[in-house]
Amino acid sequence: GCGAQKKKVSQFEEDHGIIVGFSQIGAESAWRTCNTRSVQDAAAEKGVQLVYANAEQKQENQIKALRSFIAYQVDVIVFIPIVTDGWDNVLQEARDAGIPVLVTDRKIAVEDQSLYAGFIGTDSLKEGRTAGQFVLEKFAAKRESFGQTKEPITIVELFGTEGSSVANGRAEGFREVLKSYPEFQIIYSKSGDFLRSKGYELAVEFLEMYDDIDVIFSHNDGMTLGAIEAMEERGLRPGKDIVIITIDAQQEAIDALREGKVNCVIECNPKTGPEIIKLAQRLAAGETIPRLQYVHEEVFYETDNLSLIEPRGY
Ligand code: GZL
Ligand code: ZN
Repeated sequence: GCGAQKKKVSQFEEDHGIIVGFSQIGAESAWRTCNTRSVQDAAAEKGVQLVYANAEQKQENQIKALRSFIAYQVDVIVFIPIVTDGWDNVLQEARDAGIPVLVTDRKIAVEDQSLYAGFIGTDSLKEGRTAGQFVLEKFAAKRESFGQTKEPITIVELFGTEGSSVANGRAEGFREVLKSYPEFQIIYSKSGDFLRSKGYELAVEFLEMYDDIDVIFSHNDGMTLGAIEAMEERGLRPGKDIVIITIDAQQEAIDALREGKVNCVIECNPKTGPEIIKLAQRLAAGETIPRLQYVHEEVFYETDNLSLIEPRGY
């Protein structure tokens, strides 16, 4: 055959560009708001009409948004599933309506892979592994003496949104690296829902509970910044009294790295707008797209030449 038939693009689309329904989780972090801006700017740049829906952290709002996109007969749906489960029915409705779906940022767990056209986002498992690797190296000396001292390296985890693929991936990757080293012990792990305010609250709690924490592994900078506030209120020196690894790489985290308040910042790239819009345009033209695409990400270590880091823009 001669490859995928180009879908007849209507005259309206010819003149006005395609219409994309964009279901965003909310505005829980600097990362999220940057991601939203990136998609909105890319759509404007390409003359794509974006119907934007902010779910304010609620899955039921996302499902309502997807249903309204179907009723509105958008050309493509782009959505960021706040959690992995619970999407089968609404995605079947989209498929029945002939509307292709691009999943981005967070992954969904569905039996029937035909329920969405493809995924583009960040590799949470790799982010977790990178965090584990850093801890392994940072505590080499203490690991050496573990035989004699039997002194474990105690870890606190600030978990992201329960049930989200990114929190699960980060946690899994982190544990995978450390599982064969009994000297590392995760003594506390609770969800701060990627929120700075909850990161603060959890830190107040775990600093009350434990007086010998070696490491905080935080699933995002927002929660980290909240925890740093709680530590400093108690006269603790973040990055010195407690080693901190954090994910996203928003500007405030890079500033903290420069101040020695965190020790490793793992980038999770929010600027996926251009790629997303390009994929949406391909889907609208009836093309197939890659099932799985990861975007480029950096890691920033305390030992790097930190003056070389470009302004983050979020
Ligand atoms: C990660 C993204 C996460 C960020 C948080 O890809 O889903 O959600 O790490 C954001 O800052 O709230
Ligand atoms: Zn690079």
